[in-house]
Amino acid sequence: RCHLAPGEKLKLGNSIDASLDLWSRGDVQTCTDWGAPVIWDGMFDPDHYDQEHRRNHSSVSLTVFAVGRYLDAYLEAFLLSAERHFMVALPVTYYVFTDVPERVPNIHLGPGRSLKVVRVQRHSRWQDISMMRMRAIADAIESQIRRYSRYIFCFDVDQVFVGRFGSEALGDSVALLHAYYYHRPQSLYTYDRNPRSRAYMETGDFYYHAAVFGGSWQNVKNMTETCYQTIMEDKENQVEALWHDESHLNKYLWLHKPSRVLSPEYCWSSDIGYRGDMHVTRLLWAKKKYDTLRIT
Ligand code: 2GW
Ligand code: MN
Repeated sequence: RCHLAPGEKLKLGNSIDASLDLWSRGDVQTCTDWGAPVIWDGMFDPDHYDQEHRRNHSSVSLTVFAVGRYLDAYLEAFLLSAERHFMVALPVTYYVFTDVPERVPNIHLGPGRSLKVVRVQRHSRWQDISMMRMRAIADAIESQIRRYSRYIFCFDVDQVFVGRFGSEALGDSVALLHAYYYHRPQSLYTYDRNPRSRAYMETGDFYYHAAVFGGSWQNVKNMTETCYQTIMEDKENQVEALWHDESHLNKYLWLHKPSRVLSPEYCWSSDIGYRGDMHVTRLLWAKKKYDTLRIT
């Protein structure tokens, strides 16, 4: 276990982090058993992080899927808010994956920021739309992203940035604590419990949310390729994990520990009431429009 007094500094090996300070907080877990920081507001100096990443020429790609009706429902608000809050100090390339490229809104982008559209096919089952993101991300990393960006973040589209989501979130392999489970006992985590699925797990570290994950392009390529493989093995065995790609991602992250963990500030739900440990929100779940969007 990682025991730190409030205000004590976390020690990190990674070259960029070694020159940056992260201070522990007294009211939340700021470090995992394996020594990865858990990033909460108040632990870091945002400007210092941005300067150090600029000095290192860090660049970031963001992937987001907007297939079918999700494009009109969510994409514009997602992108406009990302322009205001996502990695504002660094070069960013958005990769929008869609089956309707002509409907991608024309957003005015800031300097150093660009957007590429990748055409994907539309799977008829929504579970497949969600799961097949893994394959499409891995392919895009291999064919394009690896040449332009050191880091990648992969997002659900049904969310909006409302505060800084900055370079403090960058790391070799980055996972997000699910807002509903971070304070709950492990017995309530919704891991896949079917031994016939490759996503099956009895115990784990945390319950991670698949709405946000990232890391170096090398690690995200391995993460998405491995999840795609285990998803396809399940298909051959005619099983589907409880929470689809999220179950497979949780299994992967149990076997390959993330080097950096994001607090639920980085993907919060307004349906959760007041919580004293949440000093800021950075990304919010958009309202679900199940009635109109999930008719299949
Ligand atoms: C998804 C569900 C039902 C009907 C449509 C879709 C759908 C999803 C779609 O029509 N078009 C589309 O582009 N998507 C993409 O898949 C979009 O980027 C969306 O954010 C993502 C995941 O679907 P979502 O956001 O409706 O699912 P959540 O918020 O319940 O997501 C969690 O669980 C999923 C697996 O069931 C994923 O792991 C996701 O990453 C989790 O946040
Ligand atoms: Mn979502």
